[in-house]
Formats: sequence, structure tokens, C-alpha cells
Amino acid sequence: MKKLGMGLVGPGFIAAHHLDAVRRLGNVDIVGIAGSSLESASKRARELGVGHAYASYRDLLADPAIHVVHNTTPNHLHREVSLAALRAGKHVISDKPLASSAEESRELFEAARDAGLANVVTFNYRGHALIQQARSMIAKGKLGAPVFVHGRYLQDWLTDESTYTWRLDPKLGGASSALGDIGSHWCDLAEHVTGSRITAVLADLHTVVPVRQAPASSAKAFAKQDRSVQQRAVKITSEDLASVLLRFENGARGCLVVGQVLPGHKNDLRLEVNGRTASVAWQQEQPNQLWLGHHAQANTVLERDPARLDPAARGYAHLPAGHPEAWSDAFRNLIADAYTWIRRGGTPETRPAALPTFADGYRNSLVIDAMLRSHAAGGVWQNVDEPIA
Ligand code: SOE
Repeated sequence: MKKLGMGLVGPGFIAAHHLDAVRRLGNVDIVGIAGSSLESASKRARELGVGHAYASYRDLLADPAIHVVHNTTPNHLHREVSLAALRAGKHVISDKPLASSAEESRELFEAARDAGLANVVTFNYRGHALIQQARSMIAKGKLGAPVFVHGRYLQDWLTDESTYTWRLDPKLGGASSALGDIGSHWCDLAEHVTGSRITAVLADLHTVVPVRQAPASSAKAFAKQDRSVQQRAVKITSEDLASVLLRFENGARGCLVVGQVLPGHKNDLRLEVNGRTASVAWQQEQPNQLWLGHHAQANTVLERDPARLDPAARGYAHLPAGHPEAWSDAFRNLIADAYTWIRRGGTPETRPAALPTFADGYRNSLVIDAMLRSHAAGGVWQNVDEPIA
């Protein structure tokens, strides 16, 4: 089997996890990384144990040893780097959200489709075995028709007004902050698990912390801010809190709350689907258990155990029950699916069913866009635009 070479552009917080996942596959060469300068890329390459650093992402793209590009740049660079990578004939694995706006996402979706190359967006929570189990159960009708899809994605790393991140700057992070950063994961998961699209939304957005003290450089997610460096006051216009009502194409109703300033909530993503005959609920912070709810019999908890899962989910569980698998294992599952697809040629027919593509990233941008429109219109229902194919 030909050994594939990968390069990574944008060596920030998430880069280490891309590299970790690739290393765990064992059959992909990590060729090199690029950042904002040769100096920063070299420093990060040393820290991450990567053998080569490029002066720019263009140099990385010019290297024939690289077949796959992982784009982990800040959102405002997703479009530029992913487009250039596709034009250079490289398969692309991009961080979420796919781009800074629905329009940019459409451009990327079209470029990937026309290039005939594998295109993946890291909605990594799909990689959990019990998420695939819930999806399989719903597809098989084990819950009856879904009637209510609800949940939350809550964090607290932006609680303190002295924490600042590029994600809050619309020029760098895109028009939405909390919704683009983490609401996007929830919406993707809800659509993936139910197999049904969000068709309309009613959103109320809010900025709990309207002024922040920004240091010279942006905070890494979950990192402690260094208060000794000089600060400047920055006015924040994007949301750090959102409440959204949802309608799905299968008739189900839904409800989502998203926030990043909610003390005590670290990475609290929860999804529950109530069908006419049974319910399922899953929590990211306890990913090895799937709650199964019933009306006329006792509720149960399904432990993640390959032996107890549907065939569609079994491949995403690697250890017996009682040996927890979590965030990084799900991330690895997604990256494993991405490389499986690349080895199969990256055609639409050969894509592993759980793998999120640029088409999904584009759709997701349209959902977030509808939420922004709904709020801007004073809190009225907005239809999610159909993707332009
Ligand atoms: C910060 O909110 C963050 O790292 C997100 O950017 C990730 O996508 C999410 O999975 C965890 O939280």
C-alpha cells in the first residue's frame, strides 16, 4: 500500500490532536507543518516532534511528498488555504466551521466537488461509537418517529472578561462566535444522528460580556490567560450565548442552547432525541454511556462495548466496556475514516457513511446563517436556505 504523506497548516491548539490521530493510524507520513512564519513553524515543529517546517503554506503545497493537507488555521484563513490545497491537487481535512460565511463555504464545497478530491470537515463528535449507535437505532426505527430533538453545548472558558480569543473578532472568527465555534458541532450532530435536516430556526442571541481585556495575542481555548501582559479594552459584538428553536424536515421540533460564559460547564455537549416509542440521550463528557428511555418499561443505559453495538457502530469502539474511550478516540476515528476515504480515491461513492464532508460543512454554515438572520430580524422564524449545488 502506498504510504500517504500529510502536511498541516496552522499549528495552534487543535494541531496536536490532528498529529496525534495521524500517528495512531501508523501508516501516514507526517511530512511537515507551516504556520505564519518559518520561525513560528520551526518552533512548533520542534514542540510537536515534526521533522520539517515550511516558510509558508504555499511552500508546503508545492511539496510532492504531501498528498493530504490538514487545515487548522483560524477561520478567516480556511477558505484561502483549503482552496489553494485543492487547486494543488491535495486532499483536504479542514477544521470546523468550514469557512467564515455560508458564501465562502459554498465556494469550498464547489471547489472540492469539481476537484474530485477527498474533503473532510472535522465535526469530530460523529466519531463516537455511541453516536453511531444512536444514529443506527434511529435509522432502523427503534425509537419510532423522532418528535423532539434537544440539547445544549455549554462551555465556560470565556467566562472571564480578561479572556480574549480571535474567535470573538468577526474579521477572524466569522459573523458568529459561539454558534460557529460549538453550536455548529451540535447542529451537525443532531442532523447526522436523526438523519433529518434542520429546515427552520428561531434564534435569540446575546453578548453577556460586551467588553473584554485583550492581550497582544489571542487566548488558546481552555488555556489560562497570562494577566501580566499589557491589555486593551475590546468591544465584543458577536454572541457568547444563544437560545434557538428548531424545526426538522421530518416534522420533529427541537431546541438548543449554546453558551461559552457559563461557569462550571467545560465541554458540555448533550443531545437527546425523543421518538414516539423510545428516547436516546448522550453526553460528550460521559461518552461511554447511551441512555435509552422507555414509557412502559424500565429505562436502561447501554455501555459502549463492541459486542453490544450495531454493526454500523461497532468499528468505532476499540476496547471492551469498562475501558473508557473519549474525545481523542472519536477524533482518531474521524481521521481514520478520512484516510480510508482517501485510499479509496475520495469519490462520493466510496465515502465512509459517518464522515462529514465539505457538503456537510456548507449545509452547516447555512443553518448558522439562518440563526443569525433570525436574531437580526428581531427573533422571527427563518427558513434554512437550500444549498446551491
Ligand atoms: C473551543 O470552544 C473548542 O476547542 C472548539 O473550537 C472545538 O471545536 C470543540 O470541540 C471544543 O471546544
